Amino acid sequence: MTITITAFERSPDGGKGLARDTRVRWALEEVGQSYDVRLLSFKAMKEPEHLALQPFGQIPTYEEDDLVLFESGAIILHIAERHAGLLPRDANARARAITWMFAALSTVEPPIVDRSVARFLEGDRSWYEERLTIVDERIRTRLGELSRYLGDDDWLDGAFSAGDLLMISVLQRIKSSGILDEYPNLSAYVARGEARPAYQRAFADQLAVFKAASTV
Ligand SMILES: N[C@@H](CCC(=O)N[C@@H](CS)C(=O)NCC(=O)O)C(=O)O
Repeated sequence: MTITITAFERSPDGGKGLARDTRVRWALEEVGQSYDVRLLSFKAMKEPEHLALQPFGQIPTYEEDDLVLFESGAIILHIAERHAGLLPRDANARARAITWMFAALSTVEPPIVDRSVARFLEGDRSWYEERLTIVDERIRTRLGELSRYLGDDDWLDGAFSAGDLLMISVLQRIKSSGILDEYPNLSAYVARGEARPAYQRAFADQLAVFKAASTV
């Protein structure tokens, strides 16, 4: 089985590991699956060859023999279903872990992504500061709810799962705003995920790509 994923040739985050190939790398590292990476420029991402794999011209994609997937959540669910280590064996616990994958992507990630969009695309508008305040309140509502749920637990539902992998990947995107620091148990949760050897390898690999691009 040969697995190839796509990633930015030069990630706009400067190698902080926030591009969504990192979460796929992390999942593959957790299950001990080797993979190749095809690097793409922004231009190549919008060309027919890549659009045939990813209709929205984005990364990451995942190719495994003749299977092609896109959407980081779907890719990680596929990896977790085919390899041990990211989903519990018990059917109900497995369903709950998948629920957390959806919660990360459809309940927690949207306001966090909205903040990045506001900063990058609307930062010069007269109403930007007002909009940012509203977006930040929506983020705080979600983080407050998540923080109360997590409490003093290490992971969202028993052992570490793909639900934690996605939730931590989503929360990482808000670290630089300082908002995450308002929720010490969530900061510790993210740090716990980042301390996992599989995450460390995934992070180092994506950083190596960014450094190589920067020396050209
Ligand atoms: N929902 C998609 C989002 C993919 C996405 O937004 N990818 C970003 C990089 S992290 C991208 O390719 N951005 C460039 C673009 O949208 O043109 C997923 O989870 O895979």
